[in-house]
Amino acid sequence: PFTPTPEDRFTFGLWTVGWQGRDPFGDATREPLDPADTVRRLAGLGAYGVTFHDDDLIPFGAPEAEREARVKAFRAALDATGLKVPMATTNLFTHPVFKDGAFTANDRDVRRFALRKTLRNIDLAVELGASVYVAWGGREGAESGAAKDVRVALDRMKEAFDVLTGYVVEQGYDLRFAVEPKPNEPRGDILLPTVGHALAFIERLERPDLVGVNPEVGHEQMAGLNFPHSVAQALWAGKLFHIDLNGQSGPRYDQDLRFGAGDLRQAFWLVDLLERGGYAGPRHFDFKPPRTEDPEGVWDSAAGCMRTYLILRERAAAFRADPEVREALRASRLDELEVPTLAPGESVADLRAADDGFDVEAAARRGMAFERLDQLAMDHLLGAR
Ligand code: GLT
Ligand code: MN
Ligand code: MN
Ligand code: MN
Repeated sequence: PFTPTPEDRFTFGLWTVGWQGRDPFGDATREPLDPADTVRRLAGLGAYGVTFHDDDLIPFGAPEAEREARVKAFRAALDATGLKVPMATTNLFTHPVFKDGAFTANDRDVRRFALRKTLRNIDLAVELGASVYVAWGGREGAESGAAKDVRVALDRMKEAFDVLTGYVVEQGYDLRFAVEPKPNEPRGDILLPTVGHALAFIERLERPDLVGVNPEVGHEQMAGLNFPHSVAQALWAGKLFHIDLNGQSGPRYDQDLRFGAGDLRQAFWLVDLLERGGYAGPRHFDFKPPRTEDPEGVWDSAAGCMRTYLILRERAAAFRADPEVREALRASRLDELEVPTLAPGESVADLRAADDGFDVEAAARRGMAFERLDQLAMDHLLGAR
C-alpha cells in the first residue's frame, strides 16, 4: 500500500541522489551519477519527476557541443520513462565567482553574469516543460557587518526578480518563480532567511503574482521555526509554489536528511496540511543520502522518502476520519475558530456596546482539551489506533 506511483507526484533533484558526499571535512565517498541513469532509476522507484540545476546537467563552462549532447541524452531518458521536469533552478553558489553572492554580489559584473546564467537556464527549463523556477540565494549574504549594505542588496535582489519576471512575461513563458529561504550556510547570514522574510519581499516586486516561495523543512527548522506553520502561512498567502521535503534535527547545520528523519511530528502535521490544504504541486525531496551510503544505500534513502510520505499520508487521513478525533476537535473548539469574530454587518461601536454576558472568570477556567486531542494524533502517528 505504500508503493509510490507517478500520481503521488514525487520528484527529486539530480543533486540529491547525485550528492557525492563531499563535506567541509571530507572528500567524496561516491562516484558521480549520470543524469540519464538517475532518470531511469527514479522512474523505476515510482517517482513522477526530476529537477535540476543548470550545472547538474551541463558542467559549468562546457562547450556548446557537449551541452547539446548532454541535454539530448537527458531528454531521451525523460521521453523513454515519462518522467517530468516540473522545476529547474540555477547554480549560483558553487563556482568561486559567486563567493560574495550572485544577484546581490557587490561586484556588478558578477551580478550581470549571474543574470545571464539564469536567463539561459530558464530557456532550457521551459523547453523541458518546467512551470516553476526555484531561486535559492545561498551565497547572498555576509559574514560581517560592513561587508553588505542589506538595504541596497535588497534593491539589487528586487532588480534581479523584476528582470527575470519581465523576461518570462515578454517571452510568453508559463513559468513562476519560487524563492527558497535559508537562514545561514554557506553564508554566515543569508538574505531572505525565512518564509516570512521572503513573503514580505515578494510584495515589493514589480510582478508579485509571478513569485512565490519554496520552503524547505530543514531550513525553517534551522531558524528554530515550526515548519508546518510557515507552510500554512505560505498557503494562506497563495504563495506555496513548490516545496522541499527533507529531515532536520533542530537548529544546527543543514542536515538534509531523508524525509521523516529528524522531527517526525512536524513531518506528520506537514503531510496533514499539504494533503488537506490545497497544495497540488509536486512533493519534491531535497535531501542528501548520508555519505556513509554506497550507491544502493542512496536508492534505499530515496525510496524511504516516498514511503514515509505515503505512510504519514495514510496516518493523517486516519486521524482526520476518526470519529473520536472529530469529537475531540469540537471539544477543543476548532469549529468556533472558523466563525468570524464580528457578526455580519456589526460595527466597532456595536461590538463595544454589546453585552454578550461574557464571564471573564468562567472563560479563564475553561480547559482547551488540547492534550487529549494531541494524544489521539500521537496514537495515530504511532500506529496505535
Ligand atoms: C542546494 C541547497 C538546496 C536548494 C537547491 C536549489 S541547491 O543543495 O542546499 O536547499 O534547494 O538551488
Ligand atoms: Mn537544506
Ligand atoms: Mn540543501
Ligand atoms: Mn532546498
